[in-house]
Amino acid sequence: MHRLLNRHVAFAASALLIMSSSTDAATESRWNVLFIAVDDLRPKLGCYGNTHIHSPNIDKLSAGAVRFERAYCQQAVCNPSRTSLMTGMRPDSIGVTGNHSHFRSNHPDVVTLPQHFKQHGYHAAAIGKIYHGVFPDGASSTMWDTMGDAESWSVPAIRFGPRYYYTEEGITAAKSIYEKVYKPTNPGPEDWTKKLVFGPATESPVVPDSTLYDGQVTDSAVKTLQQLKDTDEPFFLAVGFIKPHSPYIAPKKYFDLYDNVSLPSHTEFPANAPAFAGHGSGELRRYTDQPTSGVISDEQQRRVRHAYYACISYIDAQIGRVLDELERTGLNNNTIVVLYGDHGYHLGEQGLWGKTTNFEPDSRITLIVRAPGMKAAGKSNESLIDLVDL
Ligand SMILES: [Ca+2]
Repeated sequence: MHRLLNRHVAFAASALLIMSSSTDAATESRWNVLFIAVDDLRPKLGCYGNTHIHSPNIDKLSAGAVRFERAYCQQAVCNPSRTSLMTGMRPDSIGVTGNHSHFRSNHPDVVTLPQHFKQHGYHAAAIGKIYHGVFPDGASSTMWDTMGDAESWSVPAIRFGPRYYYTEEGITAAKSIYEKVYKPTNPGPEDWTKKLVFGPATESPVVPDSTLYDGQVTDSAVKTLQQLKDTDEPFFLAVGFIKPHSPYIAPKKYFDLYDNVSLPSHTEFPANAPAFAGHGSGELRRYTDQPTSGVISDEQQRRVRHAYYACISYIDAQIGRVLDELERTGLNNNTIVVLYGDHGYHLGEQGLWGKTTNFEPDSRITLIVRAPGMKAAGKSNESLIDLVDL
């Protein structure tokens, strides 16, 4: 308890340091918030000391922000992590510990973070993945047509998708798996692109950035910032990217940034750890080009790691476009920027692929906060904090 208290005091002190940097209290109280969520982004970024990763835009943001070095999610799964952050309640308090339950089912009157801003005169809007796609009745949305919580936003949330594959090989595999597996068991849209179909784990199509989901999110965010620039109302704009979540798909030019991708140095599951602390890497094995059990070859492991890095660089470029627009419009002068990853990720360390464990690679997250004129700009913070502290 004492440690917890210290931790909250440490984070509050950091927050105060951020807030005390403004010279105009009246202006400060109406600062906008640009809230950027990145799905499954562990802190494998240049600014976190991973210099082999190409993340110039996030690195630039970090250089003018506070980078939290010991930030953790409450639970390393999308829905519990995001629900906990957005409601300010821990997973066991809000009753959401999996991807198929909605927080309004047990707590219909909880006030979410954007809802709080909305109730205080802010325009709250969302583009892309902010909540995990779950309907309040508990059904998971495979159509990605919901942001999961209408009460949070001033206007209907914008969400694209769910198409994944763009190369001839990827499309063929996705169509095939749709006909064989998805259609017989889960009749729905006749078009495979309208369902979440898991084909190959990686793909590097030669397409413009905006052909993919996250490029569409970026286009929409840029347009929205241009519109918000001319309004008097302060805003809370949430922008959510879905890469580097699997399948690891990014335009080929981002794959070309990497060569000779290495395997991790520790690939053995900890000798004395209980089996339930790990898993069978089912998240990776569900893809058609991966073995359903047994050894994943070094070549496949390198390819997946390579593709994860490519996805990071693709997202970095999208974040760069959004932040450039914030600067171009002058909104960066009165806008707080929060960038976070909903949880970490295993890329073969300890013999694990994917998320959900409580090991460091899954639980440690990316968290960067920038406020206009902050005195702590460019510093890192070693305080032990978690996402609920936001
Ligand atoms: Ca996630």
